[in-house]
Amino acid sequence: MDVSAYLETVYTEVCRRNPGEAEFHQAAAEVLPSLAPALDRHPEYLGTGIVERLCEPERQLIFRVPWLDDRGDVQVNRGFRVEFNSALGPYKGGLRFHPSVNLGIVKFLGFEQIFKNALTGMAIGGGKGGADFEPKGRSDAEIMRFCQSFMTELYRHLGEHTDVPAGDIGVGAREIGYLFGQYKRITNRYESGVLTGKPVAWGGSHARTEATGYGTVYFAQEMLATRGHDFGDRHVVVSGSGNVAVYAIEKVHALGGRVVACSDSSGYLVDEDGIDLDLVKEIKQVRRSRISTYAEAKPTARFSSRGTVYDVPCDIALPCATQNELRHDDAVALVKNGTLAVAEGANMPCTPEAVEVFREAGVLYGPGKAANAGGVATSALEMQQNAARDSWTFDQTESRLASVMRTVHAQCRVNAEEYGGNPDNYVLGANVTGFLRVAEAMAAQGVI
Ligand code: NDP
Ligand code: 2IT
Repeated sequence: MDVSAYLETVYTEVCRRNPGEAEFHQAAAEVLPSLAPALDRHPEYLGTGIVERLCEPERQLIFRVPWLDDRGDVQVNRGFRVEFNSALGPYKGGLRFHPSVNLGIVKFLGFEQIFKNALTGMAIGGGKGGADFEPKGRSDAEIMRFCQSFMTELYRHLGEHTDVPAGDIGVGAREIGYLFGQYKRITNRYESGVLTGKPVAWGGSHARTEATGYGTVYFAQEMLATRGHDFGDRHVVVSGSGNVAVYAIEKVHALGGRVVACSDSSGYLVDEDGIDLDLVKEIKQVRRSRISTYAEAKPTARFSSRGTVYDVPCDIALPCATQNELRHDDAVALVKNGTLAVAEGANMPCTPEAVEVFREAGVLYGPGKAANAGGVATSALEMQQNAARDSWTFDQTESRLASVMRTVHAQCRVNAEEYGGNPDNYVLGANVTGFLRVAEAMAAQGVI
């Protein structure tokens, strides 16, 4: 059988039965061709529809989320949870609250999550959810009522052994608190392990807040080390200024690098002295304001709403905002400025055209499902602590995170070399490693 032609027909079928879901098609187009060398070595996975089943979620939930705003008006949003694959463990993946959320975006994120979670080596399946809700400008009381309404429908599908959501864009500790409270109230169970990303004071894990950003920097550090480089005195550009971006910046600074630019959805900020992270945290986490206000507080910094953060010269770029934010022209600008490495803190931030530019130029490129796996890995550590009714120290948890990232990186390289001959092909390495783990479990569990 011509495996590449077979994978092409699976991709065509994914596009046909999920019309208009551009991001899901894009994620499938990235993964499917890279499975060819794995299937060549494992023809036993061809006859059992493993690849077809991997592309079809086990369950897709879409529900109405009605809530009352502060003026007493009824607002109606749409909630989603795509329970994609449970071969390796309960569905696991974040919830995103952003006006752009639709079924195709949740599906792309859930599909990526299957491979990412498998890569961590932990017992977690893949899922993702969210709502087309805009949290910006909403009061705490409105956020609470929205979260309560969202959970009033979703709770029946969750459970520590069934489906375990966490945060993503627009969902942090505040939202997890309101969601957990409503789950507890409806079920009358203090089921700590049903959500991760909880505050440390009541069942959360140390280092979970920091984990995605820190993990992305650890992954980049490993990539750089393969060429004899490190973060010392390097100029770094980070997109976004949310959870992942903030802790990526913190770890780069701890390793001696200098983050000279970051951004939010309204533009980007350049501070050649190095981004003042306390100020960013105050603006984004406490005031929930715009990154542009940084330049008002610190006149040596410059804010721009034209161009992109990738126009700023850097040695290392860490896209940590959202999908398809780093495009062909951004990649060309990075290459022109001599960028050595790009590690994705966000999910699918680089377009396929941008990735191709990096590949041709020999820029080290760490795809999100490997580079940002530290977040969900630490969620799995949180589940482990909850199950044992235990709580580890920050250092203990962070060293587990660091070790997971080293292992993920090493496995990507080993399989990239083994299945494609080039250890720098992290895309191939990540997809093949994740696939082989899930496929083995799916094959053993029968056609379900
Ligand atoms: P946050 O909501 O904390 O921050 C998101 C940041 O990205 C904000 O600065 C936001 O700007 C910016 N942003 C969002 N959408 C856009 C857009 N359309 N254009 C430009 N900027 C945008 O989310 P997280 O930091 O948690 O998530 C960031 C990325 O990391 C996402 O891709 C997510 O899927 C991924 N990720 C998150 C993990 C986690 O543990 N939280 C784990 C693994 C991956 P503004 O403030 O203006 O909205
Ligand atoms: O994309 C991701 O990996 C996340 N948003 C984190 C998922 C999780 O369950 O911690």
